[in-house]
Order: sequence, then structure tokens, then C-alpha cells
Amino acid sequence: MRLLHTSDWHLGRTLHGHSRAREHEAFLDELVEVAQDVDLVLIAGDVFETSNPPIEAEELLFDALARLGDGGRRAVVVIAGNHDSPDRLAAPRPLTTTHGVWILGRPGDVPRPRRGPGVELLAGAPGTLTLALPSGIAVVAALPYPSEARLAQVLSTSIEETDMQRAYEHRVREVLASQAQAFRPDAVNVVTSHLSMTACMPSSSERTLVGGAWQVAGDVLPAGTQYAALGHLHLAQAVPDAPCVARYAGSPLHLRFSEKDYPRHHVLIELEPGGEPQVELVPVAAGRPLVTWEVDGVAALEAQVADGLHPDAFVDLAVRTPTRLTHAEIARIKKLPRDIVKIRAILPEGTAPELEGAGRRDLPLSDVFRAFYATQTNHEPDPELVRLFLELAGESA
Ligand SMILES: [Mn+2]
Repeated sequence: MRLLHTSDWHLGRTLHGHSRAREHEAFLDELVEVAQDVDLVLIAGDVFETSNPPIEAEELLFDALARLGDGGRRAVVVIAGNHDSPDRLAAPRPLTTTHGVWILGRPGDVPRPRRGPGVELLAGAPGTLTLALPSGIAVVAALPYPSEARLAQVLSTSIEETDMQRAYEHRVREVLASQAQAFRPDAVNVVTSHLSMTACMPSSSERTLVGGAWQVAGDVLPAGTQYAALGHLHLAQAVPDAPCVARYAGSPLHLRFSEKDYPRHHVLIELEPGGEPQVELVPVAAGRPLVTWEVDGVAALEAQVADGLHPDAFVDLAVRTPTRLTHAEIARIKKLPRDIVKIRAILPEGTAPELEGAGRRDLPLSDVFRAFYATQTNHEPDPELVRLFLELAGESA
């Protein structure tokens, strides 16, 4: 049986105000192509960037799901990530199920029945699908983003432990174990979830529970799992401490400049009942590069652009300059035929920041704003921006 694992599309996300919709569209075309000889597609959450995505993003999703399910020729299982609204994402399921697409928004969601032609739901239980596919039976234990609150809705066991992190891990383990009761020896048995695996977190400083970012150890994956299709981390990687082959698919587009060197691929899995999965990573061709340029002055930048460097990239620009960039220099930069989405000035070392000392209280608000803006960006604000700020602040220029 061939499976396709993907996650963290973040449809509707922009890069400093620049749309990524055309890139997402190209990626989804590619994904549908890669899925041609696949029986089961697992989409492991963060389909959308926000809980209230733009209409264009919803159209992209539903168009892709319809093509992936192909009228029930293929099964598609979608779970909500922390960025998705679980209820909104799952709302169209009366329609999607007819296409072979099951959407689970919350932990414990029960899949809707589907009979042939095409893929069938042989059995459905909270968070569990037993699917009859052209190449055999697959059991999917699907756990949408298990926030503390959403987990509590499916598990009411009282936990004695005082350590909240361990209590959380215990709950996740328990939910997955109960879902895994549906695993069968004659089936391909997989888990899909959207969560943080401690062993994959980038650094120890990020292992703290910031913003409800709870984490679990690899051994929460239940016995009998042959492959775990995970979402949440944008860096594609295997989970080192898992008892089975478990991977983060990673984000198919570079969503921020800190991700610009991440590998991007579609994850294909070849798997038979009782067997070891063979994982194949197919590079994603869609998506524009994100690059950082450091240049000595605006003239050097203009020369670089004239040379044709990175015509298709989103550019994070840093300009080394003896003094702050003037409004005229910013205008020259913005005129260049490139998507320069961030502009920073690098001033000589030891340049004193303005806006220090008590004297600022005596300055007009417009001067304070200009100075503050300059300390943040190392260039002057557009006069229109100053005017808008003063309007908001209730003063006129
Ligand atoms: Mn996420």
C-alpha cells in the first residue's frame, strides 16, 4: 500500500504582506500529481494559517481535497492543527466524505460512514478509521491537535500527578492507546497527529511550556503502530525516540526567513501489514526561495539586481550604511524589480541610538515617533505614516 504524508501548508499565510497563494496553488498541483498511485493521503494539520482563513485559501483546500479524493478512488484523512479552527475545518464533512475525504477537527471526533463505490469506512470509532482501500485495509488512529482543553473533552480520568507536563503526556498516551485498539494484523496500522515531540524540539530553551506548547515523548505512540504521520514542526525530520518509523512531514513552503534552508518534500510511504515502512522523500519543486542579501549601500544593491541575482526570490535586505537610510534611498529600493519584503540598515558599530535620555519628553510627538521608528528600522518613516500616526494619536502634524 502506498501512502502520502503532508502537513503544515498554512494556506492563507503571507510573507510580510506578500501573498503565497500562487505558490500554494503550484504545490497542491504537484501534490495531486504525486498522489496518483497512492491509496491513502494523510494531512497532519495546520492546513490553514488562521482559524478564519481568506476565501481564496478555502477554495485552494477544497479544490485540492476534491482532486485528492477523486470521487472516492482514494482515501484522504485530514486533522486540524493548532492554527486551524477545529469546528470550521470539519464543518464541510457531509460533503467531503462523499469524495473519500474524512476531516477530524477535535480529538475524539467520530468519522462519518461511507460505503462504496470507492473507498469504504468499514468501522469508525472516536478518532479511528478502519478503511477498505483498493490495495487493502488501513486503520488510522487520528488525533487532531490535542490541546489540554480539547483532550479534556475526550478524557475525564482524574490524574494524580502534580507534574502537568507528565500528566499531559499520560493523557495523550492513553487516548492513542485506546484508538490503537482498532489496529488489526491484516491491516496497515498508522497514527496521525499534530503535536510536539520533545526529542524534535530545536533547543532546550524551547522545551518549556510556552503558550500551551505541551510536549510528549516518542513512546506515546502505541504498540502496533507501523508509521506515524506527524505535523506541527516545520522542519521535516524523523522522531529519534519513537518505537516505530515516525516523521514530521515539514512545511512544503518556506514560511519565514528562519526556515529558508529547511528541506521541503512530499513524504511517500510504502507499507504492508506487519511490515516495515519504506519512506521516499520527493522534493517539492513549487515555492519561491527566501534569501537574505547584505549589501554595501543602495548603489551596490542596484548593481546586484541589474546582474539578475535571484529574480524569483523574496528578499530580506540588509544595507550597510554610514547613516540611516533616507526616505529617498528607501524609495529607490522599493522601485527595484524584486520582492524585497524586509529592509534593514546596518549602521557602523557604536552608532548611538536616538531617543535616549529624559529630553524626549519635551519633544513634539512627531519627532518622538520619527526617532522611535528610526531606532526600530534604521530608516526614516514615510511622511504619510507619520501623518497617520499623529491622526491616531489625536494630534495634527
Ligand atoms: Mn502547528
